[in-house]
Amino acid sequence: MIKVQTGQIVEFYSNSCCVASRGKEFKCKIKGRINLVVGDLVEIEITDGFEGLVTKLLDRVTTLYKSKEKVKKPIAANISHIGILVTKNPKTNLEFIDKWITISANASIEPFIIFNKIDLLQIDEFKEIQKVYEDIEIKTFQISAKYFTNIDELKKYLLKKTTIFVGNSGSGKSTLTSAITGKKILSKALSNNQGVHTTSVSTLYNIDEMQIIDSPGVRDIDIDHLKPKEIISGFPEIMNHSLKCVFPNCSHQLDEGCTVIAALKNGDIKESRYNNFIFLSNQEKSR
Ligand SMILES: Nc1nc2c(ncn2[C@@H]2O[C@H](COP(=O)(O)OP(=O)(O)O)[C@@H](O)[C@H]2O)c(=O)[nH]1
Ligand SMILES: [Mg+2]
Ligand SMILES: [Zn+2]
Repeated sequence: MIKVQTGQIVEFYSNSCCVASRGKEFKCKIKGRINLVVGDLVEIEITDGFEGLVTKLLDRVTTLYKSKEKVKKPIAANISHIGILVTKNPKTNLEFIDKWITISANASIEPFIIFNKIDLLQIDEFKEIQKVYEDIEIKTFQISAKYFTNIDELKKYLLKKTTIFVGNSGSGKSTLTSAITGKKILSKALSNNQGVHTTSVSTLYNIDEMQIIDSPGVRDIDIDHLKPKEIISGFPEIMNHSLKCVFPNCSHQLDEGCTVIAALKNGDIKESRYNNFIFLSNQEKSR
């Protein structure tokens, strides 16, 4: 009799994957043309002690997409939280943060911010930016991944969650993942039909009642599949004010009858948030 059980994709290669199920990991082939990503819940048929065949994809709770020429492509599934790493060096621009908040909002994933490398700072240089995001109810942490500062507090927050860390190259994603998982994160060598080459794959780490997804796919994520209506959902404070604009098709760029501009002037909407909203909206239109 064939044994069928459910599991979760913890690593995905071009035509095979690794599935965690009931405390074991199975190297699996994929039946037919099922499109799978790391984090997917699946049904597998056990063909051997540690080998199986993925026969069915179960419903995704959330899907993180990247877009290429407006066509969206899934890169990870069932993520509950996106941790946005912010550093002074390399400098993270606020547009990066707001873009990820917008992506999260549209994927029903909870974003939060991790200010990293605080050991390099003399004073609380993140104070102002932190306030901007706490004002819109985004959770923030100040840490040093290298020296384990506030890592316990962050780990507590990550319990029972499936999180992906995003940040510029050099912001400390690997250092943080190591600090949390206690594992050294290396790029893995893997082989495919074209021969053996070194690249990194998407991996889901199951540790201490939390899941961390490490995906190279998020490096150059674009949001050109999002419509204007979807972009504004990354800016809830702007959306709230926009409901009261006099003209229903208000661009929020001209003074007349615009409650968004009024809120910007009195400080209810922060300048950087407004500027990034206009920037991302116009970027969308110019395509
Ligand atoms: N001083 C300091 N350096 C850090 C911290 N976190 C990461 N780094 C350093 O920043 C560099 C880039 O880190 P890495 O984890 O490779 O960044 P990634 O490209 O986002 O994966 C490495 O030299 C790390 O040692 C931190 O909290 N403090
Ligand atoms: Mg890295
Ligand atoms: Zn307006």
